[in-house]
Amino acid sequence: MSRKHQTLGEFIIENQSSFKYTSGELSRLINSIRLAAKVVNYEVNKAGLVDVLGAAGESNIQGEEQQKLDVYANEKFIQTLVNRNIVCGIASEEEEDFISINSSDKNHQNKYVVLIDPLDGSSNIDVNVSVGTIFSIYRRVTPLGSPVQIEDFLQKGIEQVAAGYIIYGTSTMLVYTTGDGVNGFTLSPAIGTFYLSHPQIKFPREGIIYSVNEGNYVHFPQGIKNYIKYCQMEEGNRPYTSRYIGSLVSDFHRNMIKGGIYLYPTSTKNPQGKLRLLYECNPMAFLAEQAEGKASDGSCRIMDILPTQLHQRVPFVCGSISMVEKAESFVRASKSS
Ligand code: P6P
Repeated sequence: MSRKHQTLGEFIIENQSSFKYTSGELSRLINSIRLAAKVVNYEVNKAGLVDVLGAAGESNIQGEEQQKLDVYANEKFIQTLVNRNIVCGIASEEEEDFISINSSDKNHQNKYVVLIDPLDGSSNIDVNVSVGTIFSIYRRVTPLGSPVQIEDFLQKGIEQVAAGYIIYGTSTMLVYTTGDGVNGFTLSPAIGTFYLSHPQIKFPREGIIYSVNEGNYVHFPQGIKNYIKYCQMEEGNRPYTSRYIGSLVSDFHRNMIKGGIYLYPTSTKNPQGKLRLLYECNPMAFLAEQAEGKASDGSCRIMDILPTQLHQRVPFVCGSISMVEKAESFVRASKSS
């Protein structure tokens, strides 16, 4: 049973036995993410004070200009996971290929792989808007004792054993699931401890917030256009309120607490969508479903999609279940007309 103001460390220990693969390794893995989160949080919070802003001058696998904090966050999460020697592999938005991890004494015996978006929404960093880290954890599927393979990362979202995010906002929170609901922990900056502040978060079944970049409206598929027009119609509790921060973790977090829907559809500019399946959509979909919400590509359940590439993109519709189902009905109707 979760108690308010319990620390994250106490929560992990108290709930370890409920995790079906309990061996303590996942607990140590979550703890290492907690440590990296504190280190990155410190740097994000002082970004405006030192010359950490501005592009690092390189571009990442996505061809996007890397902010220095992107590079820093990526290095810190990888370094922490490697030092703790808990995982056998890491994939990151900032790394072209996955990283195989093994220390001489372990001989590839670690069984978890982690996929991360180390600093999502980084274009918001230099305008002081919330950003976040997203993580997804799987058990490897290739034999222990051998180097990790791409198959260990290209698993359906339904195979995730844990997923979560850190939101570096007005307060810093770590929100995660191991398949037994979604719990949120808020960092006390004074003592550097995460406290259980949002036990068993649930998406309201209905909401009045829709989150989409309406600047892309003319490029959207007709079904999505029809849904957006539906959101803007005067009827019942509509028109809805449009809220779009341009930071997935922030839009998702607000919608999960207040009720709402987030959409990043395909468009003529992004024919596959923009968000990455493995380290953005799958972890957020796991959280959404664990919080009694829903996540699809507009038609199919996100967590049923079989990945084919490490950085593949998919359309993403996620949030309050009745809002997602309404959007899906507009997509279906448009396809059948
Ligand atoms: P756009 C940030 O780059 C991100 O991946 C998500 O965090 C965010 O929701 C989306 O892209 C914003 O994209 O095209 O609307 O600026």
